[in-house]
Parts: sequence; structure tokens; C-alpha cells
Amino acid sequence: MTTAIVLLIVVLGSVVFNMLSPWWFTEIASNWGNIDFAVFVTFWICGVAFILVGLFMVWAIWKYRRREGQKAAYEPENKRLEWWLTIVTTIGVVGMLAPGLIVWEEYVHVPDDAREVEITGQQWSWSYRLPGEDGRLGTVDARLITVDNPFGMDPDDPYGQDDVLVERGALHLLKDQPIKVLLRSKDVLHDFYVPEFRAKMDAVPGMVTYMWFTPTKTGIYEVLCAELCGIGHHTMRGTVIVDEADEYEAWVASRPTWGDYAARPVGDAVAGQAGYVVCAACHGQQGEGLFALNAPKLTGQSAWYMRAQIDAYKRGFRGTHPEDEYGQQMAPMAATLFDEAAVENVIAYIQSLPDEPAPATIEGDVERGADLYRGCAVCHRADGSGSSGTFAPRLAGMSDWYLARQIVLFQEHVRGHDRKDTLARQMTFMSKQLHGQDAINDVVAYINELGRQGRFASNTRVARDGIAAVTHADAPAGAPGAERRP
Ligand code: HEC
Ligand code: HEC
Ligand SMILES: [Cu+2]
Repeated sequence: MTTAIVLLIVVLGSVVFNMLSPWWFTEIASNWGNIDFAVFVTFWICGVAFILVGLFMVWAIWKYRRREGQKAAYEPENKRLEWWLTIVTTIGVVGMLAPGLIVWEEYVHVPDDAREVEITGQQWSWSYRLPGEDGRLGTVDARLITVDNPFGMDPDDPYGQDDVLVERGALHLLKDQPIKVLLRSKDVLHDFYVPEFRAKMDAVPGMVTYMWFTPTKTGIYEVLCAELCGIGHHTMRGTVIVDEADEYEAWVASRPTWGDYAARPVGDAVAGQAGYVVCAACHGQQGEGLFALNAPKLTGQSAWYMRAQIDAYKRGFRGTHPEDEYGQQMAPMAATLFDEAAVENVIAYIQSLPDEPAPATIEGDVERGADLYRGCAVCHRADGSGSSGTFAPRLAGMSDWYLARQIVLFQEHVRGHDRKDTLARQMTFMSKQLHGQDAINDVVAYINELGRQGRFASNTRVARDGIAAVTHADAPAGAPGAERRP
């Protein structure tokens, strides 16, 4: 009797829960309404079967409960009942499979007017490549990937020159324009998924997979990775913005092409010295950082990271939030570096300055810090030297008070307030693993320890992990990419 009541509660409870539950599909923003339809059909068929079987079991347990003097009858065969069950189950299974097959047929046939976008997954971020005016993506090769050629573009392919490269930040798409997504992965399995678009597909290292969809609503959408891809998997978010034509065209025009990447001026330290005069007022004559002016040490920081941060200030990702007191001092300074050459020159000068570990000002429990730092090491490396592969900067030997303050800014969404600033938002997820100021001090104290030991080579030329660990300058003869750089 108790069993029957418990079963009845389970059946009715499940139905009520599904009707009242706040967890439901997000509002759809693509053409794939029929994917929703296929899911609904499955949901209803399973739901009805679940209720019928559940109630039948409740009824059978109650009706045929044990009674004095009553014996069970043994009836192994019942042709009529078996026919009946076979037909009903077949209808149910066909009902669930058929819509899926019809939708899949559509899903694998890309319409002729679709535009291509290439999306590359890597631990733990997304990057994007759009064909330029010629409408054709240039060839890429994983063996050509270096710090200066993060997409592995073939420098000899003329189709690649006008390809628009989006290494960090948001992907913009044009509303009502069918998109064919080509998916690549640099390391392990990932899966590109925007819940509002419904469509998703695995990115598999060594091959190019595809899917298509048409965005139908303007808006800002979050990209998820739908394939468990390592310790930072939950932080592998991205941003897709669906625009009307005007905004879309303006965005495409504002992003650098491979031609721009390849033609990026080489920094001239001598020219940069004059530009650095302004910076020295706050960051110190030797780039050592001035605590009194809240300006961190810059020497020893990698070029790609300083370039990205100056860009972040220029684009308003940093230094615009009302609570970003110190960032607001830096933002107008970034604006004085008015072109790429000015940026590259001043970075080259900073890199020519001596790199001494910054003095430790923060104390904490180093042992506990070492424990906490284990989660950080997957991106910032065990020695705190940073990695261009994960876009995580060098921490060891840098101004500790600045690092501690940045962690708080990440936690409070001051740094990373803009949804397009995807990498700062990734750090927000990580920063929340440090509960309380003590934890922050402990981990920073451990980072100080790494800096004091100076156990890593200076970071100015640290290349992408794993793949092609050479930059053009360091490449030994015959190394992949060594002689192929434009
Ligand atoms: C008015 C003082 C001031 C001047 C001048 C200044 N900065 Fe800064 N800079 C700051 C402050 C303060 C921060 C830290 C902001 C924060 O805490 O969020 C900063 C941060 C930075 C960062 C980010 C470092 C990191 O690890 O994220 C870079 C890069 C940088 N400055 C480069 C420069 C360069 C290059 C110049 C010269 C063109 C310059 N700064 C001039 C005050 C200044
Ligand atoms: C999933 C990769 C990842 C992990 C794990 C991670 N970080 Fe970061 N971290 C980043 C990225 C990417 C940035 C640069 C953000 C940007 O470009 O704005 C960053 C930036 C930072 C900065 C700012 C440095 C500067 O010069 O401005 C600090 C401080 C920091 N991380 C500390 C930590 C600590 C402490 C942990 C461990 C609790 C950690 N990170 C774990 C990816 C990561
Ligand atoms: Cu992933």
C-alpha cells in the first residue's frame, strides 16, 4: 500500500513539477523552431507514456495486493496484449524518431546563400574568422600557429589577406542572414552552443565540422561550450551579437584583417622611449610600478598582453566603469597612443627595460596560497609566467598590490563589466573561487614566492603552449612556421 502511494506521489509530483518549473527553453532567436518542435513531440510522447505506465503500476499494486487465501495466476503468453503493446510502442518510437530525421535532413543541408564563419575552440576561449570581401576564407594550418599568427593563416594564400580575425571579444552576425559555421579545435573536443539558436556542434581537433542557422532576433547572446573540455570548461563562454546591417558593417570594418596582422609594425624601442615619458610619471622611470600612484609594474609583462590591455582601455572595456577609479586614470593615457606604431614602440621600449621582481608588500599563508593557486596554474602556468595560449598574463614578479586589487575588481564585475570583454569575464568566474580577502592575500603571497624564486625565463618571448612553441624570432631553422612568416 505504501509503495502504491509513494509511486502515485512520484507520478503526480513529476507532472506538477514540469508544469510549474521555471526552467524552460530560452526564447528562440534562430530559424530552428522545428528543433523545438521535435523536442516537444518527444517530451509529450515520453510524458504520456510515463503517466500511463506509472498509474498502471499504482493500480496494479493496489488491485493485486496480498490478501489472505488469494493466489497469483501464471499467464506467460497473451497474443492480443502483445500485439496491442507492439503497435502502440511502434507508433510512439516512430513518432519520436521521424521529426528528428526530418530536422536533421535540413540541418545538414546548408542553404546556398549562407555566409561562412569559422569558429575555433581552444582551452578555454573562442575565436572567429570571417571571409573578407572576396567571400572566401584563406587556408589555415595548425602547424603555422604562433603568437603572431594565432589562426595559423597561410601567408602565401591570397584569399586569406582580407580575412577578418577576431581573437578575443564578441562575434557579430547579421540578422536574417543564414550562417554556415565551420568549426575547428586547437586542442581537445569542444562544442559551440548558443542556447537561443538551438543549433550546436562539436569542434574536433584535426577536422572541420559544420552547422548552419539563421539568427532572427537582434540581441546579445552567450556562447557556451557544451563539451566537458578540462578544468576551465565552465569559464569557456563567449558573446555573439546579432546586428542590423549598419551596425554589422561598421563592426566588420573595425576589426583587423590578416593583412593588418601581418603588416603590424615592429616596435622600435628607441622611438618608444619618447612615448614612454608620459607613462613614466605613473609607472616609474624603469617601468617598475609606483604604488603611490596605483600604477603597476609593466616590465617583464608580455607584449601581447600589454597590447590587449591598451586596446581594452581604448575600446572602453577598462576605465569606464564608475567604480573603476584607477582604470579611469589610465584610460586617457591609452588614448594618447593614437596608432599601432605608437603602441608597438612604447611596448618595445618597456620590454627593453630591466625586469626585477617587484617588492612584496602583501603577506599571507603561502602554503594555503599554493593550494589555491593550483586552479590558477592551468591558465597562468605553474610558475606564474602566463601563457599566450590561454591569454592569461604573467603574474609572478609583478606588483602584488595591483594583482590583489584586480582580483577584487573581477569579483565585483568592475573589470569585465562589458559583455564583449570575454576574457575578463572568464577571470570573474575564477576570481570567485577565492572567498574573502585572506584567500586573495594567500594566493598573492604564493605568487610573490614564485616571483622571488624567478623560476621562469623572462616572459617576453613565451610562445603558445603545446602547439608550435616558437615565435618567428626564436624559431630554429626548419621549425614549423620558421621561414613561412610574411
Ligand atoms: C596617470 C597615471 C598613468 C599614466 C600616465 C599611465 N598609466 Fe598605465 N596605468 C595606470 C594605472 C593607475 C593603472 C592600473 C589601473 C587599474 O588598477 O585598474 C594602469 C595600468 C596600465 C596597464 C595594464 C597593466 C596590467 O597588468 O593589466 C598598462 C599596459 C599600462 N597601464 C600601460 C601604460 C602606458 C603604455 C602608458 C604610457 C602611454 C601609461 N600606462 C601611462 C596609470 C597610468
Ligand atoms: C581559465 C583561465 C584562467 C584561470 C584558471 C585563471 N585566470 Fe587569471 N586571467 C585569465 C585571463 C584570460 C586574464 C586576462 C584578462 C583580460 O585580458 O582582461 C587573467 C588575468 C588575471 C589577473 C590580472 C592581471 C593583470 O595584470 O591585470 C589576475 C590578478 C589574475 N588573473 C589572477 C588569477 C588567479 C589568482 C587565479 C586563480 C584563482 C586565476 N587568475 C585563474 C585567465 C585565467
Ligand atoms: Cu570547451
